[in-house]
Amino acid sequence: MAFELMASMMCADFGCLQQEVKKLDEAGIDSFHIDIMDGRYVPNYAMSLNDLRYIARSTSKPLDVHLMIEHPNNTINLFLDSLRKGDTVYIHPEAEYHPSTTLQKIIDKGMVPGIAINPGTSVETVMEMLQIVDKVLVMSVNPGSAGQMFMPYVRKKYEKLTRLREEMGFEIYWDGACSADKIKEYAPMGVKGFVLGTTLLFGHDEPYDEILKKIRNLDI
Ligand code: S6P
Ligand code: MG
Repeated sequence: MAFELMASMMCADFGCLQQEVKKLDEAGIDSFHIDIMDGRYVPNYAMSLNDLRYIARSTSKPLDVHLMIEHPNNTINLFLDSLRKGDTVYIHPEAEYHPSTTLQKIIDKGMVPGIAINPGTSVETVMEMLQIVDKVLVMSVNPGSAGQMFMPYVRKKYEKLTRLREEMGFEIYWDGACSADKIKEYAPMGVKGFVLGTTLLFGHDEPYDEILKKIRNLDI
């Protein structure tokens, strides 16, 4: 079964970021997931604009930019101007007064528009936006940090979204505590891609290409 794998770069070793990007690139990662935080929308600072620009220069693979910032409309052009057409940009709808305006800016610049939905955010509150976006990033943990526990109640949201996916025209992506078991369970349900962090990809005593090969060869 075909599914996409994204590397959550906030979990990479920043002491040798260029090599990390190269190794992941060669190992066959599909895209690089960049978690941008402002210390206000979430109580953390992960990556910022310069990290994004550095990774964009280091690979020709697509970027998957997850903006965990308040009012992204104020600064969205800084990010969009640093990206290539076809890269994805996710905003959190509750961080914005007029999320559809911000999504339109993403579309107008030729990027793929997405929304990220927190565990505590219901599908019903983002229903209108499902018609605008191409991707929905479902948070399986609270946004802000890596290495957290999966929240089991999020399963219902995945189920709801898989029922709306075709009619509304979007794809579903997974972010947070992604394990091999979860890929085996959720890829057949229709989840198109998975963000890999500390649970499966980073900080393990195994090369990235071996890990990715094992995931691609899962019996699904
Ligand atoms: C969390 C962030 C995520 C994590 C990633 C970590 O705010 O959006 O992208 O970095 O999911 O994965 P893991 O396996 O450490 O939970
Ligand atoms: Mg993320």
